[in-house]
Amino acid sequence: AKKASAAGESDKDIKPQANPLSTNPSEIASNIKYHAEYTPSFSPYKFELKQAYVATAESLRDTLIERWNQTYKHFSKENAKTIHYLSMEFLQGRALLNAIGNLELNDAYSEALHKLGYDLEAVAEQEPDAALGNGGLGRLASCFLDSLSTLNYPAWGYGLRYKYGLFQQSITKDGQKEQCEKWLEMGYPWEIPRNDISYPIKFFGQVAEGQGGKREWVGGENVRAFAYDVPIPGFRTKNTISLRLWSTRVAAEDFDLAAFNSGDYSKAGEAHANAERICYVLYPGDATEEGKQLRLKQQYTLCSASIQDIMARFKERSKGALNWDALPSKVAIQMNDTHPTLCVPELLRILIDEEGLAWDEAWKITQATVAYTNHTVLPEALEKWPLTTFQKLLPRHVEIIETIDEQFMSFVAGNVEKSELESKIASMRILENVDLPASIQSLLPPKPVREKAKKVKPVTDAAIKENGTKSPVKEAAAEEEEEEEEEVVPPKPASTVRMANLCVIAGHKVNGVAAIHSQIVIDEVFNDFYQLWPEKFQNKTNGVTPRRWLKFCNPELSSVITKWLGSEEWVLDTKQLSGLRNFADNKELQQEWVNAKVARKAKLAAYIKSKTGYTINPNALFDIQVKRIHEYKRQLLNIMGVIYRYKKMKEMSEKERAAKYVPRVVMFGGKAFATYWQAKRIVKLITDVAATVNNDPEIGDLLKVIMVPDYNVSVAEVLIPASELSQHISTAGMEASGTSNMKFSMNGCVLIGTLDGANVEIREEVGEDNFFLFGAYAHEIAGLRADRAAGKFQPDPRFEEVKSFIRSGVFGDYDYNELLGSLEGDSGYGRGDYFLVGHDFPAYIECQDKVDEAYRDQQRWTRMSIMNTAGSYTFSSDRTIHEYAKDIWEITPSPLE
Ligand code: B1H
Repeated sequence: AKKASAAGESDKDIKPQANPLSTNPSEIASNIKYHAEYTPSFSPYKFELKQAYVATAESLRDTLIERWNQTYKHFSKENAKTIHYLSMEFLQGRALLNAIGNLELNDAYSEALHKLGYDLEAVAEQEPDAALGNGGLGRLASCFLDSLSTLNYPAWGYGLRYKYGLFQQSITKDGQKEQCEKWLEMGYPWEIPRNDISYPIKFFGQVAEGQGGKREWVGGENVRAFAYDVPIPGFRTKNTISLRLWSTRVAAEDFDLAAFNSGDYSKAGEAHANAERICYVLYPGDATEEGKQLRLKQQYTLCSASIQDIMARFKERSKGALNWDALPSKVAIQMNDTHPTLCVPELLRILIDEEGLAWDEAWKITQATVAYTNHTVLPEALEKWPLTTFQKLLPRHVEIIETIDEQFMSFVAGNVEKSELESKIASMRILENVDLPASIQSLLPPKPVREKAKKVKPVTDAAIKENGTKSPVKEAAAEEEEEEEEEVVPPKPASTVRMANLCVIAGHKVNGVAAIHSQIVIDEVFNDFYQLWPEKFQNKTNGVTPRRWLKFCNPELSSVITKWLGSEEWVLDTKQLSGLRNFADNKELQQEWVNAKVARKAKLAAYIKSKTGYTINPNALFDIQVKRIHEYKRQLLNIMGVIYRYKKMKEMSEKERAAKYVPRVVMFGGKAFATYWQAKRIVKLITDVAATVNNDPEIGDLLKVIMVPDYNVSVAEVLIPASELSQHISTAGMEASGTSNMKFSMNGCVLIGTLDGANVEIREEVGEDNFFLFGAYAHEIAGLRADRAAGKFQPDPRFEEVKSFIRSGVFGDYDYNELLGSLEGDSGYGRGDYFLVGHDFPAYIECQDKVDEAYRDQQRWTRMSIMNTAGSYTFSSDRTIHEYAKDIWEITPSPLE
């Protein structure tokens, strides 16, 4: 990668010299050398590629720190209302080219590095992804920070600094393997450790009654959360905001020196291990009690440290005239899903126990400050924690939650029909399976005669999971017939805290992330709440930053767009992209458009070769599905479609094959949660199919299957610009929004998809002729499942053919019964095809035939591609952030002059 210097200058001629804010290439080069020598995190006499990256990052950091200081000084002076975005995940990806791009120093940095003998792109490749997230929810948070900074809104991001991120994925012949992600091992030049900013975090202990009935949380385990700030530059603005990440350690005063000196090192080290474990990984396994405790500790650490930080800043800005009632006029807090729910009881606790406010006042302030975004309607993803775990770990918070719960129930009593009260309370209250307090019991209509305990076997979550769709109710009824006489008293199901209910009750606004999803939130998931508070509910359709996801990752297409739109204004005003519609049929634009795509396809082909060893045909249709592996996202539908195609190809003559199919490379990328076995089986099937198809000489370039390993943000930046078709094929009603669909469309990729999530809105914008639609609609799903369960479903013979083909062993001898059984009836391996793969399969493969047909007409395809970029104009996170700012946070821009 080291290149000979062109200008005859050798890097020896460049003197190390601190030039923090320079935009002059020679001075930037000197500044890079300065960092290599005087702020080294490696042997100073080495200046290899890795070191060049670190020194380059440090040189940019100088500028970012300067801007960052100015920005927050300015916000502080203006005392502007600020949004605090709390999220367990931020998927930042790489920062180098993003910083250079935002500062518009691309040419200067290329030249500076060239003088030092390096190529900017090769240097940028050295950076590991900051992979502090798992999927769309985390990447959305990062896009939001980019837009907040660019649009000059006063803002902070708050998250956790996971030492090992989620995990690094490798693909072997056995499917997915996980290793720990070591992004911090070589240091992370973008973070600024704020050793002066740390807060105590307490777990366990007891609540004692102090003076005047004051509640005091004492004893327990103490750790400290230390702040690490990552600067987030804006585009065409000096504003630079901060992502503050917390990392937990034991404060020196809590080190057990006596134990250490007595030689009991494990006792002395225990507190450290406990504290540091909190920030090891994102989403640690939570099957065990320990795992649950650890997850709750993580959530509480994020919330407590952030709330303490926010309150400290509010106090500081109040300058002696502290008035907590003014908090909502200065502070907005957004809970990104339910993971940061604990900021509700934490804010209340501090206001009441430490600041001495009365309950009613504290509650009013809290409610006016926090708002909640829902990102999923999957019941298993709506968090519930066992009350016992909560009670042990956060005893004071449980008291507070009990009070919220009780007050909420009496509110419900005043607002619903008496006859419905009991059922409404049961579905809406925060605590589940907990006896009603006497105050609420007394509000219920008296029961005439106490019914005999029903003979229904208790159904636990575990039973449902193990039995799949076997109906526990049916079973219990059958048993009832047999044992007429015997009285069965059902054991009490476990008490839980329903986090989403707490968020809806405490938040002043609740929003979904795409139009169809927000409607499902209102109509189904939180319908009872909607009837109480219709004004709380909103939609905020997701968006993606056009800087990272078009301008920086796809400079080839960006320059074509800029040329045809006449300026680069679209980067800040994506509405202008719709202007491309005017030129969709222009032959000249079409040629330039194709050239840009061809260039990126070549780059992706080289990447695939280097990562998987497979050679792919750069002229084939590049068909991509990248997202977390999940049954509802239906990668299984995709690979079964591939298998069907392969089988038909094998049955045809060479001539027939070439006439029917266009050459295709079907690429998959995504991680399966480490203990989600069904998802891992899908990865295994993809790799098995790849091994067979890719080595079949009869098929050659007509079909290739690739599982791209370790899909992450920087892999997406290579895949998306090269894509021609992308798949967004979830069971309708199950994908809240999706955001990669927006990125693909923006990069001129045509989508095949169901009417789900943001696909619905994308299709409206790009036009139905430019979107391949198939599959059942959301409103049909419940009926189709019921039909399925009633044995009324007749599978398509082509679907059966694919399953038998897999079972015949053509793809190896792995036992796929568990996987295929999920698509079949409800006995044996059968799980009743909950995600309706069988139902949608015929429509899917027929739609894929239409894709081949359309692709044959390259001019038509290019037009479709242009119409996608044009129609993506509304899916910028700038649009989304403006909407949140206006409708939820009530904040206004505050640019540095
Ligand atoms: C989304 C999650 C999520 N929704 C719990 N919910 C998790 C929930 O491990 N956990 O505990 C992890 C992730 N992620 C995604 O959010 C949706 O599925 C997408 O459709 C949506 O685009 C994205 C951003 O809104």
